[in-house]
Parts: sequence; structure tokens; C-alpha cells
Amino acid sequence: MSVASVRTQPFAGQRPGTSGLRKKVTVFQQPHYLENFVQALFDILPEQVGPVAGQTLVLGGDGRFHNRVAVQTILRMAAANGFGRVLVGQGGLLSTPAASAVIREHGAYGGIILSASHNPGGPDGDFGIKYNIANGGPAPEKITEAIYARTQQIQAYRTLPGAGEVDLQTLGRSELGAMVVQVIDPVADHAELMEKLFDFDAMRAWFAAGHRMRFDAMSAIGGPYARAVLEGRLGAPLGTVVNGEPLEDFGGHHPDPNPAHATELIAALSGPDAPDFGAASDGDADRNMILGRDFVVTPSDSLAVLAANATLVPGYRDGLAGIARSMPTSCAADAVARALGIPCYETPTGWKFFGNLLDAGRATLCGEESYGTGSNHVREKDGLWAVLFWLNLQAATGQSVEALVRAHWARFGRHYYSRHDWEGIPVERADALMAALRAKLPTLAGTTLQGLRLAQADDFAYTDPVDGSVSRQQGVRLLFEGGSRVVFRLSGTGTEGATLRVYLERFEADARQHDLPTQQALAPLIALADEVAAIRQHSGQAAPTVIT
Ligand code: VG1
Ligand code: CO
Repeated sequence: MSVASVRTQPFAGQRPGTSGLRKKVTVFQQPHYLENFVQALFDILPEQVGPVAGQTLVLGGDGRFHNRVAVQTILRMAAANGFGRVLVGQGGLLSTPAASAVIREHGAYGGIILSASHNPGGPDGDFGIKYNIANGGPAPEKITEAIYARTQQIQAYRTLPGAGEVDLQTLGRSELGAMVVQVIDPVADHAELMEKLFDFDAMRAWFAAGHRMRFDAMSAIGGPYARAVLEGRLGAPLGTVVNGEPLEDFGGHHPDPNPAHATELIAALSGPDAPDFGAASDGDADRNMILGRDFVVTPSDSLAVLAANATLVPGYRDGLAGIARSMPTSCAADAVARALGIPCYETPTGWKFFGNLLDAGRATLCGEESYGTGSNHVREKDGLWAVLFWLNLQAATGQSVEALVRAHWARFGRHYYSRHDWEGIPVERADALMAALRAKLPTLAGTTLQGLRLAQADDFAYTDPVDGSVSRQQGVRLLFEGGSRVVFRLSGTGTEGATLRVYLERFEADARQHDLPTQQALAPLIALADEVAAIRQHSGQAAPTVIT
């Protein structure tokens, strides 16, 4: 089988965003589009990381439309570029946290994950690709920028034109040119890792005692993982996992576990006959949503509760080295870190910024307000991990989700939190809004807005404490006296127009004030956000499209 060099021309706009390159499926279906990006990656790796010849690559995706075609294309290119072996999940599937676990477990050189995560799928939906490095985590900006620069100069890519399709259904080994293709069980490594971290006996006993749970896999890749662990290893009744069959179009839904898109789950957790515990994961199974009966946990609170109770879980019995949260995530975790006497790091949005802190042993738990939670067990956020953590806490304490959260608020105070998304704003208008806001910053500090005194107004910049790399313009922050915050940033994962995210947070120490409806508790901040940024005027929209 001979290697061919195929002539091509650069495509504009192949710059990875918050989490890889995401575009419409129809964009990825253009001849050479995927190939250009993959060859750009393979071209820069020797210089950025080290020679690829003979190395092991991990490959898999969330099963969305175009996954299977893309896996075959990438296999031929990996062989033509000299990789020694590719570990590919059966059927071309791997959840994002499982891919991270496989890279680490097998000491691979790196991995390619095909996913657009929570974005809708299907022929008219979105597709995505991202590269993870040897620690199992998303490539840092230095690498993603190098890939992008290379896509702008690419002239040819390497492939094996005569090669047929590799059988991805049968577990085991085959050859593609000089490269070995090893089809692996996509679930096994990850499930083993979960058994090492959590008290499976206690969780089995919790189910055996008659407690009930509902896990909504949202017709995405989380289903097989949740079924294997919850219904398989933990003895939860069959049917505990719903929407557990991964579909190429996620049944036409947004596989995004939040109050806007998981309405069916929220309804199922309501009323006296509801299960004790509800959970959901997203398109690539790295996000999680946690619910008790008639009770929804915010992701920021979830991180804080897990951190405060971590020593109840076997994998974290010895305590935490530190906590890390993305900047827009609420300061609930900071309060826990202070009480534990450990550091709390504040990073830009996106899991790639946690990698160095985890590798250096500075942080043990990490979280983002966007329903992402994880730890040093892998280098991605991990939906099922978070769900098992909550299950382990309920089994260990005998307390409900609601009781655990209320006790947490009583001890640390409550951080009311909400995110307002304004989707589908024309890009130029969203850019103008952010530019106007940034221009205003110097005049804002010290002023009073809606009765709140602004202590600091800035544009968040992050210096990585491990490698010193600097990331600027990561979001405009308004920090008020008393701990309230409003943050503005543009999404880096969308594929159509721009999405403005407005993050709203208010701290309330007084336990008698812990029962307000969230939007009411945040009303002054919601009003001042629009006043300061002129959102309605710039966007031409009357209200946010999604409130979480
Ligand atoms: C969003 C979230 C961010 C998350 C990213 C990838 O990014 O806000 O917290 O890390 O998605 O998550 P943005 O740039 O759109 O705000 V996943 O599960 O979609 O890979
Ligand atoms: Co995801």
C-alpha cells in the first residue's frame, strides 16, 4: 500500500476555539477540509511535541453524524504519516473522558477526539475535532495556534489512497499499511478507573436499599458508560439510564444537560414519587447535571460541595492539594478552599487551562459553571465521574442531594448564580458590544450601579503559574463590594453568529435569605448588566435566549 501526497489549498477559519475546531457538518464534508486540519496537526507535532514515527495515537468520537467517515479518513492519514499504532474505540466511539483515560492508561503519544460536545448533531448539525496531548488533556493554546498557522499554509496531505475501510466493529488488531489498528472496548478502561476512585460497595448497598435514580444520557455517548457502571456494576434497576442509545442526531435535541435543555429530566424529578437522584450528561459525556427530588444543583455549587466532602470518597480520602475553577464559575469553591487551607486557582474558560495545574499536583478538583466537573484522575471534565461522586456522597452520608446542598449553604453561605446567553447575535454587533464595554472599563471602577459599589472592573488575563504563558482578554469582569460579580464574554464553541454569555453571581451569607428564586435574587445585577453593556441595543434582542 503506497503513501500518496494529495495537493490541497488552505481553508480560512480553521482556528480551534474553546474546545477544538467546530463547524457545521456541511463544512466538514467539503473535500479536503478535515484532511487539511489533520495534516496541519501531524505537521506541527514533531516540532511542538516530538517525532510521531512509530507512536501510538488514540482515536474516537461521540458518535454524531460524520463520526464514522471521519474516523476512516484519519486512520488512513495516521498510517501515511508514520504512526505505529492507533487505539480506536469500537465503532469509532469514545467519550471525551474515556479518551483521556485511554491516552493515560496506554501511555499514548496523544489522541484525536471527534466531537462538538453539546452542540446539536445530524446532517444539518455540528461536527468537531480536537487534539489531546500525552497527559490526556486538551492541547494547550501554543499547539492549537501552531495548528491554525499551519492550516493557513498547507499545500498537501498524506494518505493511503488504495486502503479500504477498517472493520471497527470487531475488537482486536488489524493492519493498515505499516500501522496497527487496535479496536478497543470503549467503556472498559474508564469503568475500571471509576472502581478505583469510588466506594462501589456502598453505592451498591444504596441501590439495594431501594433508592432510585434517573440518568438521562440525552441519546449521546454517555449512555453505554452509564449503563455499564450504574446498571451493570452497581446493580441499579434496568431503566435507570434513559435515552441511553447513542444516536447520530441525538434524537434532534440539544445534548446539553442544563435547565433549558433537560426539561424532561427536571419534570421526572418532581413530585413525591420522583427518584431520589437525577443526573444527565452531554454529547461527549464530559458534562454533568445533578438533581435531587425537586431540586437542581448549580454546577458551581456542585464543585464546592464535592470539594468540601471529598474525604468521604476513597479516591480523595487524603484530601485535596487545591481546587481550580474557571473565572466565570462562582466563588463557592473559593470559600471551601479557604476553610480547607488550600489554594483555589482561577483560570480562563476551557478545560485546557487546568492541565498544567493538575500535572504539577497543584489542583485535585476542577470545575466550570457550564456543567463541567473533574479531577486529576483524567485531564478532561468527566460527567459520569461527577455523578458517581454525588452518588458516593449520598451513600456515605445517607443524606439527600438537597440536604447536602442546604447544609453546605448554611456553613459557607450561598452564591446565587445564573448565566444568561444571548445567542445568534451578528458577529460584528457582538464584537462592537465587547469593544464598547472594554473602552468603558477605566471609567467604571468606584461607581455605584443599582445601589452596588463597583470595586474593580477589568478584562481577565491569566498567567499560568506553571509555564508562565499568558492568556489575555478572557472576559470582562465587574467585581462589586460584598462579592457580587458580573462577567461578560463571547462563546468560543458556537458555529453560527456570536453568543454573548453574561454570568451573574451574588453572595448571601444569611441563611434566612437562602430561599429566594435565583432570578429574583439576581435582579439588580441583571438590570445593571444590560445598563452597562447595552445588550438589548447592541444585540437587537429583547431577552436572553437561554437562562441556566
Ligand atoms: C463552553 C463552556 C466552557 C466549556 C466549553 C467546552 O465554552 O462555556 O466552560 O469548557 O464550552 O465544553 P464557550 O467558549 O462556548 O463558552 V464541551 O462539553 O462543549 O466540550
Ligand atoms: Co462536552
